[in-house]
Amino acid sequence: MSTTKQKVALITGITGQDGSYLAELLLEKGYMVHGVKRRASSFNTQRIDHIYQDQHQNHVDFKLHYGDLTDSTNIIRIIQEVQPDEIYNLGAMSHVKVSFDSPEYVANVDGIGTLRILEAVRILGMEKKTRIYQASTSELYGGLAENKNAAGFYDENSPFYPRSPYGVAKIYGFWITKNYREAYNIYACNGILFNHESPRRGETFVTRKITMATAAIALGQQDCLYLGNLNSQRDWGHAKDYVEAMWRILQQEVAEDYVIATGVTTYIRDFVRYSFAEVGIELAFAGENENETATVVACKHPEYQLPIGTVVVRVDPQYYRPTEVDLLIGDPTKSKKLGWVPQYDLAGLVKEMVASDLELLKRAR
Ligand code: NDP
Ligand code: GDR
Repeated sequence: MSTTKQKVALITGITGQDGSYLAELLLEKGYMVHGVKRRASSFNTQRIDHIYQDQHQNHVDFKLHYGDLTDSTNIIRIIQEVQPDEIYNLGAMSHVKVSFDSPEYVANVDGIGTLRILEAVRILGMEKKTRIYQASTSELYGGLAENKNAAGFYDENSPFYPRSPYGVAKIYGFWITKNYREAYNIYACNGILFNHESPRRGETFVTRKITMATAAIALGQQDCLYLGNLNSQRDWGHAKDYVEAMWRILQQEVAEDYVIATGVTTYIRDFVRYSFAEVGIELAFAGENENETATVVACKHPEYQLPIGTVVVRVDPQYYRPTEVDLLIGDPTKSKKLGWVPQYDLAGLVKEMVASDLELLKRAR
C-alpha cells in the first residue's frame, strides 16, 4: 500500500482559462484540488463543469469554495480550512483595456489580492508548508524597445515599465511575492507568462475575438470584425502548455521567478490572416491605422464561400488603449531548466481555436 500523502492545491481564478487547464492537470497528477469561485448571478463555471464532482460520492478530489480576492477574512478562512501544499494565485481582473475603466478595482484584486494570499499564509503560520505561485505577466515590461536584452528579448533581468493600471497592479503583485520570499523565506515564485490562448480564452481577448469572428463570418452569421490596433505584436503560446510550466515552477528545489514564452512574436494582423486561412479565406490588407481594412481575395474551401472583394475586417478606434504595449517577445532560455517542453506552436494553436469555434457555432445552429 502506498503511503504517499495526497498533495493539496488551492487555485484562485479556477473558473478562468488557466484555472480550468491547471485543475485538469493537477487532478491528472493525483492532487486534491480546491478552487475559489466568485458568486455570480448566473453560472460562471462553464470551463470546469466537466470536472465537477458530486460532493456526496465516497472519494472527492475536487472542491469549490465561494470567495473573492478582495475579502481577506474569506481568503484566510479558505486557506485555513484547505491547508494547501500549493497555492496558485491566478485570480485577477485580467483585461488590460478594461483596467483603464476600473483602475482602483484592478489594484485591489490584482495587487492587494496577492498580498492577502501571502499574508494569510503568514498569519496562519504556514510559511514552511505552503508554496505559492503568483500569476505575473509580460505586461510588466510594457514593450519598451530599449529594455530588451542584447539578443532582442525580454528576460528575467529586463527592467519593467508597465503601461496600464493592470500592469501597474501586477507589478505590486510581482514585488510583494518576491519580498515575502526574501523576508519570510516563503517558497513563493512569479511566473512571468507571456500571452497564452486556447479555445477557452475569454471572448473579448483579441485571439478569441478573431477566431470566433472567423467562424461566424465563414458560416454567414457575421458580416465584419471590428478590431483596434493591428500593429502590436504578441508572443502567443497555448494555455495548456503554460499551466504545466506553472506546476513545474513550484516543484523546484529553490524558489525562483521564470519567464514563460515561445520566443516568437506575431502581428495582430497576421493572426487575423492565419485565422481566416483556416477556413480557406485569403485576405489582403490595405490602408493604415483606422482606415485599414482586410478584403477577401480568394476562397479555397468548398463550404465557406464569400464574394471576392468583401471587407471582413475594419478598425474601430474604440478598441485602442490610452497607452499601448507595442511589442512583446520573451526569452524562454531559463524555463528550459524546468524541463518544460511546449507541445503547441502558433499554427497548432490557431487551428485548434478556429476548429473549436466552428464546432460551437455549428452545434448552436
Ligand atoms: P481569466 O480572465 O480567464 O480568469 C481570471 C479568473 O480570475 C476568473 O476565474 C475570474 O473569475 C477570477 N477573478 C476575477 N476577479 C476576481 C476576484 N475579485 N476574486 C477572485 N477571483 C477573481 O484569466 P486567465 O486564466 O487568462 O489568466 C490567469 C491569470 O494569469 C490572471 O491573473 C492573469 O492576469 C494572468 N496572466 C494571464 C496571461 C494570459 O495570456 N492568459 C498572461 C500572463 C498572466 P470569474 O470567472 O468569476 O470572472
Ligand atoms: P493583452 O491581450 O492586452 O496582451 O493582455 P489582448 O488580447 O486583450 O490584446 C492583445 C493586443 O491586441 C490588440 N487589439 C485588441 N485587443 C482586444 N482585446 N480587442 C480588440 O478588438 C483588439 N484589437 C487589437 C491590443 O491593443 C493588444 O495590443 C493579455 C491578458 O491575458 C493579460 O491578462 C495578460 O497579462 C497579458 O495578455 C500577457
